[in-house]
Amino acid sequence: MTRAALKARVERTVATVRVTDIHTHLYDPAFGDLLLWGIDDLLVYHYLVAEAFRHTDISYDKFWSLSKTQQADLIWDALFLQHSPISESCRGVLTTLNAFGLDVKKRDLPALRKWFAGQKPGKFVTRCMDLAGVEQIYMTNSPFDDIERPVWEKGFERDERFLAALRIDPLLLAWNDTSKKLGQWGYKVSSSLTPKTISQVRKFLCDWTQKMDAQYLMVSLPPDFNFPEANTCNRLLEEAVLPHCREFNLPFAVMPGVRRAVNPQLGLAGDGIGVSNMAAFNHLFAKYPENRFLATMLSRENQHELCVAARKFRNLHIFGCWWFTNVPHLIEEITRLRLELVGLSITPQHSDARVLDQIIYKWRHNKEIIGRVLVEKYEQLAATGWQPTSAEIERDVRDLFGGAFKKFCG
Ligand code: HDL
Ligand code: ZN
Repeated sequence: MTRAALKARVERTVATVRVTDIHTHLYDPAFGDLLLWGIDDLLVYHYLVAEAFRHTDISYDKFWSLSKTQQADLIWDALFLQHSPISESCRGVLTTLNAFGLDVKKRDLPALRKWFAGQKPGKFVTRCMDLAGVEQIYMTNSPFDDIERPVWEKGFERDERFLAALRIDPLLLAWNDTSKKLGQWGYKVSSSLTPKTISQVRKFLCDWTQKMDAQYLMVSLPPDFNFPEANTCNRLLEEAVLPHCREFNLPFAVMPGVRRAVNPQLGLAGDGIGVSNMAAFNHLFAKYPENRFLATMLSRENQHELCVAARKFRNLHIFGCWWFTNVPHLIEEITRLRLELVGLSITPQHSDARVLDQIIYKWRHNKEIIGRVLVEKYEQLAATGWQPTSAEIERDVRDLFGGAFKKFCG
């Protein structure tokens, strides 16, 4: 295969591979309004809220009192009209609008709103997934969400394209409040972690794993998470969560590095970042070889040691350029590092989409970058005389966009 043919082959394979999106904040359409979509939700995405506040002196309270349309108007004006929309979050909105065939150069927000108003939610899900090349979406599902929980309790017919992941941050990070909630839900727990309480926490995990058909459990952790260390989080982790994951043969996803509410007035946009203590996770992965761990870390500074950890522990699968690392410069840096240091047993990206339409831009941007790195890697391979075949390239690319994750999940 000539260099040009190889490049074209890799680019086409990446462009056409069907994606499994292993972490999002999207919902099965059965959850109704919890599934966000359309131009106003795209514009009030918390990434854009944070950026817009830098260009306005409106008070936080005044902004939050505005309607979604008024918030979107303010963000459109600040980030698209008063300044060129070059940040990744702004560019993403335009990539998505362009993919729908909408003419963004007119900068006509009312016309855009009119087009979205004509879309039918049901068909729109399929349209977005087709434009994004996404065939499966993993949700983030929390029994602690007062809007989401009743929908699960009532039951609904699943859209098989949407899979569940059981999110347990409040269990591990806010036990005092959470133990009261579990008590209200009929679990016989006390605030102290007695054997009875631990067994009831496991019953809670069992009930919700089954109710959701959860494919993995997940938690985000603050940068100062430490292990081993005698604390409630670690006792719940070792005595309830990890045994539960072993019993149900489910991976446990750890997402370290988020410092919640560094600016509480920004709401969802107010979370910050910190460098995590990788030694804690090395101890965790080493102590529980029977558990399978997924991990993505929020800090750029943790990425190299996370790759080294993946080399040490085959029960660790690293994934995604999460949140503040989800920008082209770092996606390229981190993907290159992972391919060079770990190889193909990784999942380079997830979308973390909160608005359905975002999967279109997130995956177009991701594939452009990951494709570019892969072309270089296969060219370097060919330069040794090893000719990667089209079938081998297709196999590798399928692995990177969901296949390796599924093999790891067993
Ligand atoms: O904790 C998480 O899963 C994060 O992804 C947060 O939801 C964050 O607000 C986010 O959407 N990041 O992309
Ligand atoms: Zn997320």
